[in-house]
Amino acid sequence: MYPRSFSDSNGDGIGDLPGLLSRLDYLNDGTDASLGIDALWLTPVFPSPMKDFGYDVTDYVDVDPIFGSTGDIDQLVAECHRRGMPVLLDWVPNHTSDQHPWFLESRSSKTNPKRDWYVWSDPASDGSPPNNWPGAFGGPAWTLDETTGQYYLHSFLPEQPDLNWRNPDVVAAMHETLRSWLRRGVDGFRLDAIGRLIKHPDLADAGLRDGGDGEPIADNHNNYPEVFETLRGIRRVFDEFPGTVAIGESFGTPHEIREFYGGAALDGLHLAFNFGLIQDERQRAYVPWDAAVIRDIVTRSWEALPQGAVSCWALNNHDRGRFVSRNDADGRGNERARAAALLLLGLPGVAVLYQGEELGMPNVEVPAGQLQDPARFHIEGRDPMRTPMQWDATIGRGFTTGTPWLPFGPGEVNVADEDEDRESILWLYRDAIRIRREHPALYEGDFMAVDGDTDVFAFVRRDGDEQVLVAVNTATEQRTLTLPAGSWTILLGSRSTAATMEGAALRLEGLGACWAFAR
Ligand code: TEU
Ligand code: CA
Repeated sequence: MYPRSFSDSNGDGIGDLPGLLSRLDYLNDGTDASLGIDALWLTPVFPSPMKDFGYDVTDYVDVDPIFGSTGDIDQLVAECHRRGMPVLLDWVPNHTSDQHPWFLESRSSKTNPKRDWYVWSDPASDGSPPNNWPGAFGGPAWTLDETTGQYYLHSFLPEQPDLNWRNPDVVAAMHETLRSWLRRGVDGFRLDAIGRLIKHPDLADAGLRDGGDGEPIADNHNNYPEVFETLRGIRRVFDEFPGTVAIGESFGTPHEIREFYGGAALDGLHLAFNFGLIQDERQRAYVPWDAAVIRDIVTRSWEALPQGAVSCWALNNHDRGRFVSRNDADGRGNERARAAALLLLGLPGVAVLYQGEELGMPNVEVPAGQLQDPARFHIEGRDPMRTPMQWDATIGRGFTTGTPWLPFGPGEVNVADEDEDRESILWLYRDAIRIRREHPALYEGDFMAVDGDTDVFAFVRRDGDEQVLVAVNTATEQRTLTLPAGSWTILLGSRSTAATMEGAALRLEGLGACWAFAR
């Protein structure tokens, strides 16, 4: 959830914690008429100058007044626990805000005790940055600090200086920020940009793309091998609080994702995001809705996953173009989104939804004068995927009584209207989440790919004598799949007409998907 865009309680146009508290029934009220989600992850709500909308933190153990107070977090945790939902906050360990007291001290002089809490380096002999590392948001990853004549490293914006995780004092101070919330009853954290904590010890130049002629590779200091030791240290903090969970925002190859879990020992993070259904391993291009591509990603990821680890899939988040719009070149993005819901919730492991995904929300074109995301100067701006939730079709969309911080999307995509329509994608998500919970095969069963037509990605989930088949046709025309042995019945289709049984065959309409059951 992106709290800034979920629900605004006080009319300032910005979502907040009291707003969220008033909407918990939508997420899970214990009946089949709510989404029935299992756990809640909130992007950062800590005090911040909001240069990167909360990913630039000035105090890790407080709440920004724009969102509410620590008391609101306590209340949220209590209310969510009453509903059986753990609450995860978002920890930003790679960098602080440049306004964080630690950085203000660090930059004040070369001899300040906190100097080494950040990554400082002398200029190259010609005065240019110490190496060729580019920032993830473009421009060099280094900014010269006039006062002391050295450069500081920032993987993201210049207002987000990187902490030096090779300094034990930083490690101790950051671990303590986790304990502070875990002690308070928070159930876990999503760990931001977690593969970046440890940099190359010599700050060596990054390799160049395209065999040496292209741009420096932006993720040169991503997943540096020593970082996985640092993650083990973080895991030990969570181990002090049994039942809590750490989910890494992890980028990389299936093998690197394996390392985030700690490899075979499973002594790293409990969960590591797999963004393979969103973008390629190096985050350069969106993944097409193509069965052969998806089959390859899912099976390679499954094979690389350590024994006993649980995978963690997502189709959307607050950083990436929304699924519907990514797959809408022929105007059929909505049909693909419905099929994708059955894929996501049919895959083994944790499925993470991003608010609005369950409504089939598209990207919203934001007029130039209203753009907010500072990263937009260098990467695909993230405003179009961060526009507010649409609760109804009224002028304030039920989100605010004031002026929303970003404009709204198409009026017809809203909770109230979709709630009225039993065929809506919202109801598809509700049904799928309910059915997934009713079937251990889906919830925690084994995974076996099923061979068939190249345009159909199919697999069986099995638990004991119960089997669920997940089948997704990414072709725009009808396809047929020969069913594995068993007596199958259709559990759920991406549309009521998406799938039909014909003896030992399953017929899927163009862009259709289904779940089928056999014992
Ligand atoms: O995002 C990190 C991230 O996604 C990077 O991979 C980055 O987007 C990419 O390199 C750009 O091409 C996390 C948060 O989710 C994001 O909102 C923050 O802005 C970022 O970290 C910095 O904290
Ligand atoms: Ca507000």
